[in-house]
Amino acid sequence: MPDQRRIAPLARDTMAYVLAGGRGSRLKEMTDNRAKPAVYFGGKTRIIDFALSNAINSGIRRIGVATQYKAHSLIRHLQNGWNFLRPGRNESFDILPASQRVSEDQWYSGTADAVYQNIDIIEDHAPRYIVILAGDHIYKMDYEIMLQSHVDSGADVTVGCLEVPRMEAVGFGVMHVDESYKITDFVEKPKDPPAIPGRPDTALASMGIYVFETRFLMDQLRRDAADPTSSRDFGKDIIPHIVKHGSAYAHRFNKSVVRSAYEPDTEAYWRDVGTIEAYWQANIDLTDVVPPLDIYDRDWPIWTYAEIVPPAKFVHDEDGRRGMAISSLVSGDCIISGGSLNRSLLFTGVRQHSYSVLDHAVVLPGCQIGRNARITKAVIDRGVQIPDGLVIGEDPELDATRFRRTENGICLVTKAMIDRLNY
Ligand code: ADQ
Ligand code: ADP
Repeated sequence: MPDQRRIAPLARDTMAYVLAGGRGSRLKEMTDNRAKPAVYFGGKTRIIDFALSNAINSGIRRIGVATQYKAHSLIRHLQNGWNFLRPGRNESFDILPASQRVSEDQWYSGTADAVYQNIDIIEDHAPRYIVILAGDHIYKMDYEIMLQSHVDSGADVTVGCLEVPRMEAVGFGVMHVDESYKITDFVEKPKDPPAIPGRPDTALASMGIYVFETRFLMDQLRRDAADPTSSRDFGKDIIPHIVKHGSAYAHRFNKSVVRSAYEPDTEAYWRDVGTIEAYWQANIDLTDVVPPLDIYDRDWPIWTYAEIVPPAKFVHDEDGRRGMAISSLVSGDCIISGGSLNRSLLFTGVRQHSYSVLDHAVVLPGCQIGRNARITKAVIDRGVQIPDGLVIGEDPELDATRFRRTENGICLVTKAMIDRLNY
């Protein structure tokens, strides 16, 4: 008998369930008004577009997104850009805000609860497999390969994993595996992360993505919901329970990372961008001659919602100089009139005025950079109007009183901070 699985990709019988409710509090004021998955990244996209694009590019056509914290801008983005999946073609796209669907006094508590409360909707779609994703990581991954490894091993759950420096693993689920990659031990956010045997500086970390057979997951969620001691979280409760009482396998991200011919053949690219520094760095990395992440890869496009806007425009200043960009990304509807930028990334609709200079700056949509302003190593939040002559990134002490300045001297600048300057 022919193997059915080779005829229909597993992805077509799979629902991607994206957890997009977390605030991402380490991004500070960047997530005051939007959830982390809705934060802009890479010039045109938002963070959640990476997980959603991976799902679509892997062949998955049923998607649910659970939202909770400050979801307005996220939901607007999803409705504008991702609502193209059609029920009539056996596709679906569900936005699932926390809405007290199961009990009257409860929003989503942990991540498992954000799935449990929508069990009826998932069962209605009846996908054979479900892949649980986080909406807040930057990476390119083919989930079909992970699904295949889940089916091949016969595991109850397959957990995506990668190697991280041991001390960074304090923020992750950390596991031990045997030679067949069966998980023998799993601890969520250990204070002293266990190393990979023989490699004292490296730990095997969970990416927070899981493949289950839907029926099995539903049983686990019901069991967990009946346990009053559970915090209803995948990393804290569901995964450790299966490791102990069932069979959990790890899937190495390296096996299903999608690389373009331009990406250097180094370690697989996966970033949490959960802090201002990591966020700034990952955006600035895109200005490298050969960046570790290729966002121009036509074989693995990152989809998004974007308005149709006019092209970027460069105009020289009154002296006939400048109005130029070097090693930078400039999005549509930007006008660089007599300013210059180096190693910087401008999102859509930025206006940079005469004699201003940007260096290692990440400027979100709709900002205005005033005349003679100088900005070094900063993230400028959406719609900020930088006053004429303002200097950012040259005086650490002054910056620390005015902006959110990180240990390594990256400044985050928001509208409220500029208002407080009383320019
Ligand atoms: P964390 O990332 O710390 O660890 P968590 O804060 O629970 O886990 O967030 C996981 C995802 O769920 C995020 O995308 C977040 O936005 C979302 N989320 C959080 N609370 C939610 C809620 N109530 N409703 C909807 N969505 C919600 C997890 C695992 C670790 C693993 C890391 C990898 O627990 O084991 O190592 O992810 O980043
Ligand atoms: P400056 O950058 O010198 O402070 P402006 O903001 O007035 O001054 O912009 C200067 C130049 O930018 C204009 O002369 C024009 O070429 C271009 N520009 C500004 N707005 C637009 C627009 N809406 N359409 C096309 N070009 C524009």
